[in-house]
Amino acid sequence: MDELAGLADAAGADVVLRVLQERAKPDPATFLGSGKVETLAVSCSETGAGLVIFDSELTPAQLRQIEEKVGQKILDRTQLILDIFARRAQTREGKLQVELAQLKYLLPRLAGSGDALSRLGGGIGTRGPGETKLETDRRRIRARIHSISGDIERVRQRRAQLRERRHKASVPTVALVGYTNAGKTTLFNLLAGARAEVSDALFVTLDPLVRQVRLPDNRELLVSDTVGFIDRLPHALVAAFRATLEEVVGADLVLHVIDAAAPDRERRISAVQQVLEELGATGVPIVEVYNKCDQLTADERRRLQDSDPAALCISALRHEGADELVETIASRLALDVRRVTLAFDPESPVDRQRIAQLYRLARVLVHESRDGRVSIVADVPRRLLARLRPDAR
Ligand SMILES: Nc1nc2c(ncn2[C@@H]2O[C@H](COP(=O)(O)OP(=O)(O)OP(=O)(O)O)[C@@H](O)[C@H]2O)c(=O)[nH]1
Ligand SMILES: [Mg+2]
Repeated sequence: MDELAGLADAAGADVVLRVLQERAKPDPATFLGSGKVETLAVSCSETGAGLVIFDSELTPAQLRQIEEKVGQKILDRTQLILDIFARRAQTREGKLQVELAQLKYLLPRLAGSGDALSRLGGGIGTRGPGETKLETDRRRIRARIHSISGDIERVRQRRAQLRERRHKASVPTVALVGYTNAGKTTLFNLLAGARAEVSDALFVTLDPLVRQVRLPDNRELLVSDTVGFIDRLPHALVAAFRATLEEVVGADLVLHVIDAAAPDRERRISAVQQVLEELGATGVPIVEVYNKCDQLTADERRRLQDSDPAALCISALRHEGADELVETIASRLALDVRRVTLAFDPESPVDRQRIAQLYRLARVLVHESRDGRVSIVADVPRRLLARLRPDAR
């Protein structure tokens, strides 16, 4: 409920009342029991609440029924999250992605009647596809979905091309992921020396940011910050943000930023892992970074380190633990070099390319030609080694 309150706050609502009901299972018609719905109506008029937000996803029928009985506007958790995203989206890509998610969510809810449309007054839950669009029929919404999907697909391809180019240039990428508000952007700013917006509100970052980072020894990598995850992230959103989230799948390393001080830390960790799985990012190496360790007591820190000796404890806000983190990134990316001797055939175009690559990306110590072979001794970043010569040792 605290998280739902945080989401409501991010959408600009003031929370005046929280209502809980324990039931074996939701009422198919009204979700809450009928007595509870009546009490809810009374509570609304007593507190002057003009909006009721449910922490679960409601069926279109439930939504209508509750609304009829309570007489106020009703939103479910998914609509609330979609609304926050609609408020935050700034780039054209971000806006398109949110609109797609909203339309996909709305489409089945427009079934057969105009009252789904008339429910939309002003305020929360009405951002994005404006009323004018919603007043059109489903066919036009479908056409819009189709055209946005095409636009997003083009964005996706463009991103894929950029990734491919980076990969060819052999600049490794590190993607920051984590629950919303974990401190991803704070860490991004620390690593990249950037000044992206940081805030205690939820879902501040939507559009992916990529920056070049130079390690202390002059090696280069790219770090990307992106949209945060949340428990029960609406499917329509994950699908719509695929273009953005593919940055994560294409990364060489994922830093999972965890709010170490969150009381429900473990639940958040598994929510993030679940989204990563959904995205198909399970093949990417992941480092878990416990952030906000400044808020832990010495005891809590010790317990964390005992439970996971490899856990990195940092404070992005206070710049604590950054050196160790950078070192971990470097070694996990196998940016560390190995001295190797490689033999090439100067007649082979592939080998000639490899030699050129060595000169670009490694430090060549010896270059000898003998008996029609070229022998090179070089300090080569480990991640490059396999590509240069699969049989190198
Ligand atoms: N105490 C403490 N607070 C931190 C630390 N790192 C970040 N914060 C605070 O946590 C809040 C969220 O930080 P952000 O960097 O915006 O988090 P985010 O993960 O990018 O959040 P979204 O983009 O909204 O998903 C801000 O109020 C930060 O100041 C830390 O190490 N310690
Ligand atoms: Mg952020």
